[in-house]
Amino acid sequence: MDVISIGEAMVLFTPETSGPMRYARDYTSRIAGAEINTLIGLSKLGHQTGWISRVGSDEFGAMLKNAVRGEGVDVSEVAEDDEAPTGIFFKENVYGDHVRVHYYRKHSAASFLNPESINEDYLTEAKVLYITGITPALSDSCSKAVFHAIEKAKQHKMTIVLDPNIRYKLWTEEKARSTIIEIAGHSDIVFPGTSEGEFLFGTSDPEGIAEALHDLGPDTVVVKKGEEGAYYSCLSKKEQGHAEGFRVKQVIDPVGAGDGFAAGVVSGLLDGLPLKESVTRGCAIGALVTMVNGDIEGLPDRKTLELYLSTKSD
Ligand code: CKP
Ligand code: MG
Repeated sequence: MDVISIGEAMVLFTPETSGPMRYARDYTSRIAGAEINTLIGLSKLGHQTGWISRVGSDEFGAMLKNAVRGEGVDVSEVAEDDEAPTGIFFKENVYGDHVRVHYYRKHSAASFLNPESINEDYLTEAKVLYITGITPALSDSCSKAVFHAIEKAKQHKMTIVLDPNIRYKLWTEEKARSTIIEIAGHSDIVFPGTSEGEFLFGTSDPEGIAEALHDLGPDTVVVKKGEEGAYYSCLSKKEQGHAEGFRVKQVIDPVGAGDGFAAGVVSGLLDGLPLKESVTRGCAIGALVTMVNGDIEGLPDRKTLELYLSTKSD
């Protein structure tokens, strides 16, 4: 296994019409969830990935497991819960590309993940543990599961990668800040956005954010600047710089871009590419994801990625 992640996937409903959802009548259903988005992105590029989770033993749980398995991610460590249901959420396209997300995930099956959900042998055979700030926000037991996995990953010298993915709807600002900072302190690589840097450290300056994170421990920090690209900094390799972003003519759906970005950077590093090239791969995948409706549908396979990188146009 190359990469393992722990987190909740949900069935995503998107109205067929834009505008307030009170007027929506028809919806399309898809699958989503930050951790599976990244795992699927990696899997499409040929990396071996595994997902640790819980779904309800209901139709939506079956849909998620089938779909994630179908994308090549191992689901053997996804438990089924006879009582709690699979979480769902809605993406409301209020106007233009302004999207609002509505969760129906409280007390979902995944929110009952706990340290016992982590099969240590399964986890520690992988090279990378990929964590986002969403899982610890779901419940106390989810937070404990994340810290337990981190402890085991460290014992086995796995690389720990964190995308803060701060979701203000899921926890208080204080809890979010202290928990993300604690996880960052255990991580090797962190992918904050500039607004997450502002929230965590009071600065949106990419170099300032990277410095604040390096002080906590991580050797590599990549600060996402949306369409403008990303700033990267690796202490041990003494590499710092800026990777150009990709201009997208029309953003169809911005949600999931960060997860695609993470898949690209991690994929590049697994392939042994220099950090700058890995970050460029991340930027390319982030851009590709925004051009397609849905979180996972725009994630490219190798051929599509190479084609996009070679033409650098949309
Ligand atoms: O930061 P991103 O837009 O890349 O993340 C999107 C995902 O897991 C989306 O799939 C949604 O379900 C979530 O983040 C979430 O829980 O907010
Ligand atoms: Mg994100």
